[in-house]
Amino acid sequence: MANRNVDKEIRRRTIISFSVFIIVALLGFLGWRQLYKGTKEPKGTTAGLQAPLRKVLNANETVFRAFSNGNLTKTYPKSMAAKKVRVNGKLGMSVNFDPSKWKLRVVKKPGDTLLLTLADIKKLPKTEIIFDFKCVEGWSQISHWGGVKFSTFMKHYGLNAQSHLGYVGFVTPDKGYYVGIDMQSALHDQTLLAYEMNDAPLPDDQGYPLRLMIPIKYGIKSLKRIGTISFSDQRPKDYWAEQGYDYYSGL
Ligand SMILES: Nc1nc2c(c(=O)[nH]1)N[C@H]1C(S)=C(S)[C@@H](COP(=O)(O)O)O[C@H]1N2
Ligand SMILES: [Mo]
Repeated sequence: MANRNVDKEIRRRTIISFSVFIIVALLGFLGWRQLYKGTKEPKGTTAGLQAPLRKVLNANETVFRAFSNGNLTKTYPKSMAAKKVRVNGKLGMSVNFDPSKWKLRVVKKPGDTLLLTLADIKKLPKTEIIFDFKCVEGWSQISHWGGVKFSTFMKHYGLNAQSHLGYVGFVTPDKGYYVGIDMQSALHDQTLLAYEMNDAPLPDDQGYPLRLMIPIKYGIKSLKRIGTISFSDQRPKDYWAEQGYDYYSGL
């Protein structure tokens, strides 16, 4: 009698376990199929990810934005800044570049472009920052930069209408490297158009005459040697996003 009950109980549990196994396997299969039949996003400003995966990245972006909004990157005393600053990435830094002919092109809208010299930019109030510059490749270095806050630059040149657009695009003079920055991050208090490193003009391979320095994002976004700045409501072309890296690349 007792044995019979035990047998019954074992059978009951076996059926439950097996049913649970089948249901879990089925859900797994359906999820997998959903993922792969999901339409791929178009190539270009994105990485051709499966739509559900892109949704995850976009959700991450929303969370990061919520936390990074107004948050300041940690800064360090000048004594901690590296004297020998690492050089990483030479895309868009062609050797035949002539700095004496350089002017910053600011495309307010198609057909309406400002041309600025380095002297024009140096007239604006200077801000310095010493922070831990982080590359996605896994290294970081405390470094010291000087320049004008991007937000100050926008105000000074009457780019108020542009600041209501969603994105800023930065491109090197030879168009070999390009990044897109969401406007909120571009206007962040620590985002600089930098023309100095360690109290001296930027070295050539560090982006002379002018580079972006955006401490709230990975190094890939801090474009060296800015040629053109433009504004858009669409995500501007971004070199590493095209290779599959996260467009936002926030820290
Ligand atoms: N024009 C240009 N800017 C660039 C890059 C590049 O290849 N070309 N590389 C980026 C990357 S990946 C990093 S980590 C930083 C490195 O800046 P540094 O050379 O001053 O250390 O520059 C960024 N800006
Ligand atoms: Mo990097």
